[in-house]
Amino acid sequence: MKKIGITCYPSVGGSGIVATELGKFLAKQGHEIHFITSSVPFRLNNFFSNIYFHEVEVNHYPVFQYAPYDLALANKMAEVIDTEELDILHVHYAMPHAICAILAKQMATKDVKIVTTLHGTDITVLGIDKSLKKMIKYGIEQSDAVTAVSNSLVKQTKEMLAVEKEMKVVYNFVDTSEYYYQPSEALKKEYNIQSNEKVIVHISNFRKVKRIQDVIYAFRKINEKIPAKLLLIGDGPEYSEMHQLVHTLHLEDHVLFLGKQSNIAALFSIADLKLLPSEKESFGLVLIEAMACGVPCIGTNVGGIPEVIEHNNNGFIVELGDVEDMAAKAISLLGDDKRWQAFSKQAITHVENHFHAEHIVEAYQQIYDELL
Ligand code: GMT
Repeated sequence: MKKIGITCYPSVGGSGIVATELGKFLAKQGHEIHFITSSVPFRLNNFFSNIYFHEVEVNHYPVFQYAPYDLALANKMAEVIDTEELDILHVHYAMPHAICAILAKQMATKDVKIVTTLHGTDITVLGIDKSLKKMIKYGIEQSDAVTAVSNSLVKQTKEMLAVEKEMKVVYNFVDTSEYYYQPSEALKKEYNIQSNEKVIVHISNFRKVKRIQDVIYAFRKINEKIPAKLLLIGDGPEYSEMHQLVHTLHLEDHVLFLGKQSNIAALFSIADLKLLPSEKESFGLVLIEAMACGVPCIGTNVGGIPEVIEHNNNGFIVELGDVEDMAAKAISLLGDDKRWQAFSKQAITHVENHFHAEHIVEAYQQIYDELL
């Protein structure tokens, strides 16, 4: 049994989901888990007697122009390392978590090993920012072990930050006891989806990099050939602009904005196709969540997406911005039931073989063992 601290962004987001699910799986295997975060991670919904939550409290003293969250986090990490005698502190997202962890290690009395997992935007977006670049590189190089969620992210990190440190690829995972095909005609009825209609789905945090306009334009073309509904799930900065686009294209009767939803597996189970036309995506956790529920996916030839979707086997890879191709591939798959069934089955098998929670959690445990 090990004592493992985990820090992540606790609100909705792939990195927070992966970190929380990892903590839950490690706890099930008997490890003692200490989440050190600004609030309770949103996926930490069940009770576990061996999972503890340590809240980072920030001092809002009026002299501080900016409340020093990062320093408060480092201080809390050091406190927890010593009082709980942590063996490992596993931080998800380099900025600022890796840097805080290194500072905490220096402050603490108990020796602890720092594992940093890179999730994507910490490198592909923040790594470009001159005001943070040196610090991100430092955080990576000073960690005892570094993992990244795709080969593409390792390559990008090396290129952008000139990092020499070994970075192991540990893919993201999905809990297949939660994400599996669970059909519901009642749910289709609730959304007024007719029996002849196909269901296309997109889930994201509605940021510009997700290119939701490509989903909508592709959907318009699909809907011209095949009766369909588009479920747009999530919320974020692009929400109202996308609403406006749907209105301008007169697609209101076909596009449903569902906002943030918790029962994603049930929604995937009524879907026939998932679209992810992102311009940046280190992995695309939603892809494996969809595939686990038997939903074929179409994604762009960007970042880690081609490591997740097997072109022509459980989905398709298209070039960034090629809405025509995305729509054509969707129409051909949705119009060929036999091929769709094969893709759907292959999607489930692909997840079982490559992104199964048990195997990935085991890979992280091996990294911890090597360090101790
Ligand atoms: O996609 C986002 O904008 C959220 C971001 C995050 O920090 O949670 O997701 C990143 O990490 C996920 C978990 O590893 C990956 O599945 C996403 O691909 C990655 N997002 C990007 O690279 C844009």
